Amino acid sequence: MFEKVLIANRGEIALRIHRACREMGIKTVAVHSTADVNAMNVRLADETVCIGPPAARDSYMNVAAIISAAAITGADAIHPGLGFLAEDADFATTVEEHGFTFIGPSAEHIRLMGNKVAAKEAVRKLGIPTVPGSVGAVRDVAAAETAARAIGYPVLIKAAAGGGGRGMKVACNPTELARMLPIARNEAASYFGCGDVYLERHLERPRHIEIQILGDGQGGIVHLGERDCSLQRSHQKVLEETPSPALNGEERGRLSGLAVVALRDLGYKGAGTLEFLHQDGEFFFIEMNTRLQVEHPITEMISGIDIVREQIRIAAGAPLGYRQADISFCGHAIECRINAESPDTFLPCPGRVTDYHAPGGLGVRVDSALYHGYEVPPYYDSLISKLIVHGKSRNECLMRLRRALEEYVIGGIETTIPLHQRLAAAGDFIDGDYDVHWLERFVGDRA
Ligand code: MV4
Repeated sequence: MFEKVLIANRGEIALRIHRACREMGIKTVAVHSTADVNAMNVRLADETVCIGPPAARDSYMNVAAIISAAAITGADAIHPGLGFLAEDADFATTVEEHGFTFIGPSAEHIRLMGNKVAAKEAVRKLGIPTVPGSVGAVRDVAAAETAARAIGYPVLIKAAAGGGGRGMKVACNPTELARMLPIARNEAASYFGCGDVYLERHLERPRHIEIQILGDGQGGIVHLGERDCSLQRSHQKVLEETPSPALNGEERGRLSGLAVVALRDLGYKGAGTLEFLHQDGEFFFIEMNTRLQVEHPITEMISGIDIVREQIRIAAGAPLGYRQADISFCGHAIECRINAESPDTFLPCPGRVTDYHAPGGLGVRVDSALYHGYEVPPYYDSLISKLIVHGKSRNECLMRLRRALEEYVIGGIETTIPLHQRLAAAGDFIDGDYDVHWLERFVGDRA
């Protein structure tokens, strides 16, 4: 097992990884920008190294500074967390070339899943259903029109190097397709450095359901159930829950069966998430994430498995040590992402936290690096806390969620707690009756 792990991230996720290391008896190195000198994860780490100025590209994305920090402190392994360098295959390779272990999947699997066209083709060959679409990227307008005629309108234009929804465009007929294709290619080239785009049939009211996988790269592979992440705004997840209220037992078994078989064939090592769209009883793979995800705690709450601990054990070469039949799922869990943002305009609202009281009690978990007097810096993602609640049933979980949101005090800055309070009282949400567009209407109706 590793003696010392360098955590190449910040905020609540850096603290989350620190906690797993501590419980495993592993020493931690926190790297941080000059803006994060007073961060909670930095205070708690065994060693700290300042790796640059506030701008992420000069600090949390600065590969040379991170590798140097690992060398100076004698770390054995680097955990990239999420965002920043977590899905950068070249970073994973560089880490290993310098003699450190990258806590994550192989660079080859990161690279494969980073290209959405290649990923879709790879999983389709492994027997997973994908959204009907173009076979690979479309070269020109003529090829796109031919593909679209076979797929059927409306079609969605997506960037091969994209993901997360940026740069997607709907075309309802050949004229729109001809007009939008060059725009989509230019945008893809400037956003992602690769102009390749592909087409899919546009599903009009899907749910976003993803499944958590752990593989040890030695033949051991298990799933940890699904998460329903349909409640999003501007392609940002707002609230996630597990199990999905939209699935019946047969659908749940079908989804997990597909995912486990495919990733076993791939020889996948590490934690991974397969994302699907679910509509009219059918699942369609859209993307795979080769990293820890923000919403991993809800899976931990119902499975009792510490996903970060498993990532570290797998990276150290340990086999999983348990089988699917050894895992049982208990109850229901919900996560609210609390952002330093106006709950009405969603504009970022950094600043000093002048009052802080986190909720507690049975079934309540708060993953946050906030403390009384902390100054939320303006340079990074506005996620400042995750409130996770667990209950024996979905109803118990909802009652507990309302109670915990009522207790949570974050003073001095605006947060999205009031949005979550409104959401937790909304009839459609209580009924589990929502698709990926529901939240946009819910927040839009008030503005
Ligand atoms: C789609 C879709 C409808 N049809 N693909 C957006 C994020 C990216 N990961 C995939 N996305 C979508 N892909 C087809 N063929 C609708 C969306 C979508 C969406 C998906 C998940 C969660 C929220 C969403 C919000 C708008 C659109």
